[in-house]
Amino acid sequence: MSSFTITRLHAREILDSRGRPTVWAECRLAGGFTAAASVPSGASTGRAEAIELRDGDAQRYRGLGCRRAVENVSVTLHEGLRGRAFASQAELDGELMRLDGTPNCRRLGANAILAVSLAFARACAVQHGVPLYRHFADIAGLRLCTLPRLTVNLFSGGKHAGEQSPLQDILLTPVAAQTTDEALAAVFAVYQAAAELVWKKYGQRLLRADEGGLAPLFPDAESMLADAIEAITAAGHAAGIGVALALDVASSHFFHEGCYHLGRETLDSAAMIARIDDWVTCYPLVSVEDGLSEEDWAHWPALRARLAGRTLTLGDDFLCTQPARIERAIATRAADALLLKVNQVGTLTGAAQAAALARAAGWKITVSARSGETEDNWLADLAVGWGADFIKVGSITQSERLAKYNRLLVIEAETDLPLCPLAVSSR
Ligand code: 2PG
Ligand code: MG
Repeated sequence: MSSFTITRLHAREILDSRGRPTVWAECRLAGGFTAAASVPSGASTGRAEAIELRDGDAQRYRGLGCRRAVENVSVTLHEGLRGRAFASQAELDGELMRLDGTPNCRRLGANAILAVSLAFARACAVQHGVPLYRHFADIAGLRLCTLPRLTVNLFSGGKHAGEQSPLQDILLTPVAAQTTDEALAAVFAVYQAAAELVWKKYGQRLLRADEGGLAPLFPDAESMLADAIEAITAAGHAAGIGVALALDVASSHFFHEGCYHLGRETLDSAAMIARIDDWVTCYPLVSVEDGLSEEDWAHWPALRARLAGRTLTLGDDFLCTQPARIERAIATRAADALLLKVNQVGTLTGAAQAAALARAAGWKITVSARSGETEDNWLADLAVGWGADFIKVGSITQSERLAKYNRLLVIEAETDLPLCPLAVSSR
C-alpha cells in the first residue's frame, strides 16, 4: 500500500463568483507531486453546517476576508503535517479534524480544512497517475458505473435573487437525454426560450441571479413552475418526457415562528405539505429539495410519505451533509435523497460517510455546488467518482458553473460511461 508524505501546504485568499474571498490551497507530496484546490461558499446556508472562518474585519470585504483561514493552512497545518505520511484520505482527514479539535471545524475553519483535504486528494491522484474521478471512486471503495444526470438552474428566487420570489431554484432535468452532451444542448434550448419568455412576459432582459438563473419578478411560486413548463414546450421539448423539473424550495429561509411565509401566504406545516403535493401533481418534478424547514423534523416524515414513489424528498439544509442528521432522517423516514455538499461537513471523508449512509438506506444522491463557486472543477470528478444520481451546479451561464459542465463533457468522452438510470425511489 502506498503512502503519501506531505512536504508543503500553503494557501492563498482568492475570490469566488460573488467576489467574496475564499480559500485556495496547494499540497506538495514527497516526490514533488503537487496539486491545488479551491473551496466554494454558500449563501442559503444550513444551521448545522461546518463553520467557515472569516476574518470579521468590517473594513475589509465587510468582514468576509479569509486571511486567518489561509494562515491556518500555510502555518498551523503546514507545521503540523509537514513530513508526515498518510496511508489514506481518511487518515489525513482524521488528523485535520483532530488538529482542529471541534466537531464543526470552528477553530481552523471548514474553508481551511476542506481546501487541504481536497488539495491532498488531488496530489494523491497525481502521485498515482490516475484521473481525479477515479481517485475519488477509490477513496470511497466504489467502481465507476455511471455519470450523474444534470439538474440545471433555470429560474432563481430566494436568497440567490434578492428574495423577490419565494422558491430558490427551478431546475431543468433533461430526462430523455442519453448523454451529458445531449442534456446540455436541451438545457441551452430551454434557457434561450425562457430568456425570451421573461422578456415578453416581464419586460426584463437577461438579469441573472447568483448561479446564473433568470430572476424576473414572478408574482408567485406557481408562476415560476408554469413559466418553466412554458419554456420547455417553447423549446420543442415535451415537459416531463423530454425535460422535467427539479425544485429547491429552500423553505428554512421563509420559515418563521412555526409558519411558512410563501410569498403573501402564511402556511402551517400541513398546508405547506399540501401545497408541495399540489406542485408534484401539477408539474413533472424529479425531486423537491428542502420542502420543509431544517427545524421542522416533526413534519418531514409526513412530507416523505406523501411524495414517496412520485418524486424524491431531498434534504439540503435539513441534513447539512452531516452523518448524524442523515442517520436520524433514515431512522424517522424523513427523506429519501441527500443533497451532498462537501463544505457543509468540512472533509472529503465526512462527506463520503454521509454518502455511504444515504446509499445504504437506498436513497438517491445529488452532488451539489454552492452559490459562491470558483473556477475549480473537482465537483464534476466527485459526482462521477461517487456515482451520484444527479449533479446540481447552477445555470449554464457563468464560467464557475461551466467549469464543472465542461469537465463532465471531458469525463464523458474519456470514460464513455452511461448516464445514471432514472428511477424515483418508492421506499
Ligand atoms: C442550495 C445551494 C445551491 P447555497 O441551497 O442548494 O443552490 O445554495 O450554496 O447558497 O447554500
Ligand atoms: Mg438547497
